Amino acid sequence: MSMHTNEQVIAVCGQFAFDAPVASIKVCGNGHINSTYIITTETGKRYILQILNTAIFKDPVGVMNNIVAVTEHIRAGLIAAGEDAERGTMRVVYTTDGKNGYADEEGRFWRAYDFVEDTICRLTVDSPETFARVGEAFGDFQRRLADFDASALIDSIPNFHNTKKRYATFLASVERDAAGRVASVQDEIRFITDRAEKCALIVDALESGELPLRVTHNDTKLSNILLDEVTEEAVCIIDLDTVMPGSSLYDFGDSIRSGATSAAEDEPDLDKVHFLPDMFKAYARGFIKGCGGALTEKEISMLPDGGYLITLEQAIRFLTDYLDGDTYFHVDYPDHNLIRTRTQIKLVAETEQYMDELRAFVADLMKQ
Ligand code: GN1
Ligand code: MG
Repeated sequence: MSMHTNEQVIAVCGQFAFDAPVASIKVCGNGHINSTYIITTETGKRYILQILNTAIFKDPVGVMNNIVAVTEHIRAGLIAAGEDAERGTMRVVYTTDGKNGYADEEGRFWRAYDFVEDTICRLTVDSPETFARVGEAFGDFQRRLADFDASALIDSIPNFHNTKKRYATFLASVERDAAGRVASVQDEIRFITDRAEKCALIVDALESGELPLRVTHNDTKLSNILLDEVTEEAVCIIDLDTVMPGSSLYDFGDSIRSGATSAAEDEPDLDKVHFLPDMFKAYARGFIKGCGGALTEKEISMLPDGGYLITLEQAIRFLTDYLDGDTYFHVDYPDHNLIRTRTQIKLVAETEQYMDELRAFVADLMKQ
């Protein structure tokens, strides 16, 4: 993670239209992709300042245009409905010359947001009620974007949730063995290759038109939603870098992957890692409600597949990065991506045991 001196960050802050000079800077270490700072100005107002990872997001201005368009659409909807437009969606802070980000001399791309106060973000939740509210909020996000013109968006990362392509990339990394790690992860590789044919499930259904293409968030992990620090109500969905056309199952699935589990994504003790069917059920109820009746029967029937497949895809992505020598996700120690792979594999294996129960559950929901 490239971090800067305080002087460098203060100089960058000078490019943005903050309300006052900078009083303090704090590093914020949650995301796997971008580097983040919390800036407090002399008035006490706080901002998020981030370096967008341009190795991953090749068109940063395009990403910011997506985010501005989507947040303004959502904000207009909140205002029209008399809801909390202050905290209910992110607000991009422009540069002093009116741009939605700042490219420094070294080619790094910086962008800023208002900090959403009085909220927390969680890596795990243990209350089904809270998780149901998260589901409702992500469903609601999708509903609010149902009338948004998808052709106004660029694909910030093409084929982001194309699980078939992810699998092909994984096989190429096994073949290449760039970091010399293939021999040591034979079990993990086999777990994935045994499930090769599953990877086509959502992609093929989108292609055939059985599943509708929607505007989706695509990175709905639990830590990408801010909860009110007192009530734990969902307040604001963040990390909109990957908002683009996709499947509702991607959004549903990534929340299940990260939230219907008893442990953090990088828990080294696998005995602590379990798939939690009751959390799946709570989230499914919330999500369907939040989508406001927009989900088709096919989508609802495939919700269990969404959770299953996005978890499998994440195992594939973590293992691919491990085999490539950790070039994509930030890692804190050498085997971090392997530890992450193993938690995802454990969740996939346990989810398989519950598939019939989950399918019966969503079939019942459809009848209600
Ligand atoms: C990354 O940016 P962050 O940390 O919210 C990744 C997601 C993964 C997630 C795994 C652009 O999300 O796709 O699911 O890590 N984002 C990108 O924790 O690749
Ligand atoms: Mg992200």
